[in-house]
Amino acid sequence: MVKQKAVATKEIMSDVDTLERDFMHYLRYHLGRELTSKDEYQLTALIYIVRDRLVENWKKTWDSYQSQSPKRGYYLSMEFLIGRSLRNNLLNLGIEGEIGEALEKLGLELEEVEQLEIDAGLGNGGLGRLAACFIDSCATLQLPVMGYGLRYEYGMFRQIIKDGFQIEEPDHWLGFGAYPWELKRSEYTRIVKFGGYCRSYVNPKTGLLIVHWEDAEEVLAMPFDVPIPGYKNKTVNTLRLWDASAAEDFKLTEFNQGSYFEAVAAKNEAENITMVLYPNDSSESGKELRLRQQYFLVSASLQDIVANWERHNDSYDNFAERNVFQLNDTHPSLAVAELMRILVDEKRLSWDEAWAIVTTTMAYTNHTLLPEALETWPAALMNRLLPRPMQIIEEINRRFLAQVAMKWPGDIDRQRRMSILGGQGEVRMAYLAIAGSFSVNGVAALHSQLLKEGLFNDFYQLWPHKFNNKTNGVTQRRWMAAANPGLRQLLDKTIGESWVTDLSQLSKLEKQLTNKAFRKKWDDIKLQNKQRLAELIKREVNIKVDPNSMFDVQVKRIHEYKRQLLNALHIIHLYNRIKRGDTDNWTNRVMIFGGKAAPGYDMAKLVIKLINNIAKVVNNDPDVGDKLKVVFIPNYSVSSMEVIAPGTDLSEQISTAGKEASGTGNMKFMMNGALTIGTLDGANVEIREAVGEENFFLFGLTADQALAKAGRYNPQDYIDNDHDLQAVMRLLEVGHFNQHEPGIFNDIIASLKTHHDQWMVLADFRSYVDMQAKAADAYQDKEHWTTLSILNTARSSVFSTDRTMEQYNDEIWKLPKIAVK
Ligand code: T68
Repeated sequence: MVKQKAVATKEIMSDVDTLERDFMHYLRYHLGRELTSKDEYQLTALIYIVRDRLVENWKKTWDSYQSQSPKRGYYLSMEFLIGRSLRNNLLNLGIEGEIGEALEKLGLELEEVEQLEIDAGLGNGGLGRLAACFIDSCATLQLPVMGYGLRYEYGMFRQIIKDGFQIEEPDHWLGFGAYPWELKRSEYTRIVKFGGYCRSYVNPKTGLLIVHWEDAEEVLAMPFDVPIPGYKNKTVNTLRLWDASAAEDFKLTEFNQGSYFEAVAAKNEAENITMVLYPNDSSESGKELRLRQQYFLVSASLQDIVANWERHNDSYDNFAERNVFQLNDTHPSLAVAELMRILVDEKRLSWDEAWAIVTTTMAYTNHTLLPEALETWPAALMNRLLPRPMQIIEEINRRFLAQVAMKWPGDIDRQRRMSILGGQGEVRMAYLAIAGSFSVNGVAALHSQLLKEGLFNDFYQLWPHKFNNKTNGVTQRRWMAAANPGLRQLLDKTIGESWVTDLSQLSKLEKQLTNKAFRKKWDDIKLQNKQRLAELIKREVNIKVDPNSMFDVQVKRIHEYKRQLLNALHIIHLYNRIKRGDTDNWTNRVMIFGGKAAPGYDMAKLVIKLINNIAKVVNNDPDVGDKLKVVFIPNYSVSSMEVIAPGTDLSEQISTAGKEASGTGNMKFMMNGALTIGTLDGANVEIREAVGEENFFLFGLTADQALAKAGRYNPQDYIDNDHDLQAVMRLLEVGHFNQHEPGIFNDIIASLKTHHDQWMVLADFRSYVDMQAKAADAYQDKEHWTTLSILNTARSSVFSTDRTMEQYNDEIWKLPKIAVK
């Protein structure tokens, strides 16, 4: 005991010599390799020495939480899109310089080694990346928040572009080994049940009904913990990712001949659960495996939290005051039913006691305005796979509808509309989440407003106090300090280093607007970052682009509502202008795209093909030259965005107003000094407010106007009244971009010309093209553009997730900040 204490107090050193020695120790003795071996081993050794330096504070953080028992928050999410971690962790530990030097002494370069790290791509896009930014900010703010997710063996698919088409390849990010940052925690293994049936008993002593969930298949949930360090503050929070394996493994060791093969087969089925991340595809709706994933996450996490609770408490009296759960969309909304099950069936609380706990600890975040994207599950599937949680949902609904009936007597239509169990035999997960939560938030001001007026209006009328807004953000540590080292250096020198944890410091940049030397540096940094992006483009698609051109960028998931098509139409218009010699005062542009389409989303995949075909025609036309280049960067990811955002001049945020919940890419661009061309949608509204109306390229219908137009939209009117649009449509219709592939874009043409085009692409064509012309002119006025670029960064501070997390905490979670000594 005494001896252990003496060892524990000896802190691990991070001077250059110790780091060098530790690195060689891992390389030689742990990995059995030499400096001359493949570079991957150097990366692994490097990660191990960095992880060592996190472990001590990780334990201290954990101990502080256990001993002080503060109220704790849990972020439940099917996705954590982390990307790489090395640079970020070095930054937060404050040992980038020492590590760099240590490697240099060994003849290695940190900048090269870090490129070898494979992205942890455990998410689709905005929702998953948001979760990663949130846990980063929570650690920096010293909030006792733990993330719970799944350790998918295959993350988001790798996108290859072949002949202009998207091809999906598996993302085997774990390689043949493990994730070097993680720690396996077998001692916290949980068991999750599926299938079987429910049997009710009357407890002879109390006369109360007891339900047993029997004959279920059991799957083991094995936790892997990933350290999430705060910025130079000793806090290291935990992201706990569950891996599924067969409970039959245990049984296998004592197998009897009869069931050996069945046991091995069942093992496979169990392990399938965390095999692959679903790529947010309409074709996955109703897929049993996805439902299994959701319940697996929720059940393992809640059991874990409850077990930890019982280590320090002997009743549930204070549970609600000490715990809060944030549900990242409806994907973990089964938590409402699962916590009820645990409290009622296992802990023997009454229904009312349990419901009081659930409805004061659960909070739900919505991320979409598209009604078709609201999640539902067939009740029949739920009954078969999750018989007991489904019974509980039915009881929740019975009591809930009684409440609706009391509020609106005789309003049967409203009861039908609001029922958690829909008329098609489906379970409406958003309604379950709203009924079971004390807080329901949207992710930008406009989005939260539209939720109240539209999608969830009935619920808003019933429970106005539940509804609130939490505008998204991004972490400046990854998206500025790590991704843009040039900018970081300039900021540190000009306004000091405190912006890294207090982004409001950026407003001090406005004093520099007239400082010639500062402006020169600003321009130099942007140019360097554009060169870096140009190199990426050369490497990835072998196209040479001129860094003096305007870099005009749209990177995000490919979806009709995001309107990559509108951007493509504008490019065709620019091409037409060049071809007809209408190029006075021309601004050279590089149009850059990136993003993945869901594998079953044919229209989105066709848009990728169209962009690539346009690129081929434009890039090979000698009349066009450097006036216009079109690039589709394959396999858009967190680490490619780290190069793209700093190298961008113009950020494209052009979704149909009223469709994009928030957007977060828009914020990354703004922080890195890009200007925005955009509609009044999602967080664009707040970006424009922050930077100033006159400094934002606004175009297009408002959400109200788009809504009013629905049903009366006639795209032909726009074509008839616009020569430029006629010329663009003509090129598409004569097959100019698909000379050897006749007819392949017919579906796109039809979608643009139908009255039913929900995204109203042609309605916004004219105002978009006009505003693009203004942006091009603005770019020619270099001095003015630099001013606008500085202003964008200077006024971006409200989009830090540090602010977002403070608001979640002040208004929803109410957690104390815990300093780790
Ligand atoms: C995004 N949603 C919103 N969903 O589209 C974006 N969906 O406006 C917002 O900024 C962001 O969330 C963060 O709030 C998504 O990214 C998904 O990825 C997704 C995944 C699976 C199922 C449904």
